Amino acid sequence: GYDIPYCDGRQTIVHLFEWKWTDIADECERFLGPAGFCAVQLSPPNEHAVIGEDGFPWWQRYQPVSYKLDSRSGTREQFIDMVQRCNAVQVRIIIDAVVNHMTGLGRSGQGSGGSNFNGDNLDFPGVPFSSSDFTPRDMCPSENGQINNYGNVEEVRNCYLVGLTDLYGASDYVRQKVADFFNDAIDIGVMGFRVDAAKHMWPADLEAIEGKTHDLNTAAGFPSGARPFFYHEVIDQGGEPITVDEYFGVGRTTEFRFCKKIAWGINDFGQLGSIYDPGWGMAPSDKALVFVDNHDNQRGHGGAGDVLTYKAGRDYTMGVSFALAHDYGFMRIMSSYYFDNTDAGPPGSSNGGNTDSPIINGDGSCGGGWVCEHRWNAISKMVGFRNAVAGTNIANWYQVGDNVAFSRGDKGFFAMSKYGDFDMTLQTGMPAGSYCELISGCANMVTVNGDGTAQISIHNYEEPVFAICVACDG
Ligand code: LM2
Ligand code: CA
Repeated sequence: GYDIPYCDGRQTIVHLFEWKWTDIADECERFLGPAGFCAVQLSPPNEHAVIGEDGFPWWQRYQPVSYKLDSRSGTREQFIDMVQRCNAVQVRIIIDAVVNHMTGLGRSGQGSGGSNFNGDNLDFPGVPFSSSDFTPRDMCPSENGQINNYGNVEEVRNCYLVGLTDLYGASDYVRQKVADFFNDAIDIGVMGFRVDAAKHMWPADLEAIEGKTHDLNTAAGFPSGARPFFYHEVIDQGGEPITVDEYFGVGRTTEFRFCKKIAWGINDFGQLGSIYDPGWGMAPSDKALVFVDNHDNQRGHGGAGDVLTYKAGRDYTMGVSFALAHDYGFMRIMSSYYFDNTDAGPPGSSNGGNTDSPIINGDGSCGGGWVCEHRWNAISKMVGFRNAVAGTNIANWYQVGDNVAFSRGDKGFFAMSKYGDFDMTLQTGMPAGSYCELISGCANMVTVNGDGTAQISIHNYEEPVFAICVACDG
């Protein structure tokens, strides 16, 4: 099905937001492969509008001009090289696919790949798309042609999202052009797609497009007959007619309620026990793509809401560590650049639109304006934990006040203490033995007794997290 990532058991995607392809290739080889990441989610790789009058914002990448693989992140040649180098170290590539719409009305000129376009005339010769490829005006029930009322399904899917020219997904020509774009990427060796604005697309149109896609490329190391991995961006916080379950037939869905649940749970550990709440209509584990924050809600876009971001420091470390320890959903980690202005593009880009490479410091952290949450000590270690306990469920749950702990079957044990001050003997569910505590890099050793109990200690304010596991001992 479309909901299976082919990652040899690796369990975590990292979104390297606005990174360049050359830098991603390097990061696969020097960090992501060794750390056990499943895949990188890219920023949209296709040609997009270049919006200098707004300072070359990050969101220019969400205004497609054509499906040429030529973007702020790099050229087609650089894209191919990245896919091959990442695949070679078992790190797969996932595209952010913007196929609900093209550029906004009022935008025209030349895209990042040199194609001309005119949004007002619905003219995108780089594909080519022309006016008959956009949703007919009489299919949109709103007065001004825009999406205003999220209670009206026709309006959400047939009208213009923030002024973005809406593609007519019922057209076989449009479906084929999108499938051609996907197949180009699949043949290069890509594993999957995050479908942007999927809530604004009809599930039947997605089904038709996905039905036209090739199997994954066996020369890139995928099993024969493997279907591409799809997750759909459906912002369902409850209270609207469009719900995530409409999309379960075409892959996974982004579970935005998880962001809110994690933020609330880190604030009040008493709420950590109900992170996955089916009563809220949250997607079941095998359909959910989960994350603590994404590129939109970390900066107040895309519905936003209560979320933890890198700006929350140790609270963020706790939120992501807990999410990685948990058994719910397939996990994506956000990797950001520092920002104050919510429109600002990546480091370097305000000056001419091009992106600076990250600097890798001697201690493994990033510089040059990049946050690199995926390299934070506890977060990167917990990526290894999640791989080691894959396939097990939560057991031996303990939560009292500001402390929480649980096992993953008999394969691992996780604990977190809000103020970094915890000493207690707990049942770990694990086989007797001496284990290396992961977050400390084995500076602390832990003895599990014959009855499964162990003395669990956390004395670290900045990283108040503890993890041991059978298969990650080292
Ligand atoms: C998404 N999910 O459904 C993306 O995750 C989100 O980042 C995208 O919006 C959105 N859908 C469309 O792909 C971003 C950003 C918007 C921005 C659009 C298009 O959040 O603010 O809109 O990309 O670049 C911008 C202007 C907006 C203007 C629009 C059209 O901010 O004021 O609307 O362009 O010109 C008149
Ligand atoms: Ca639409």
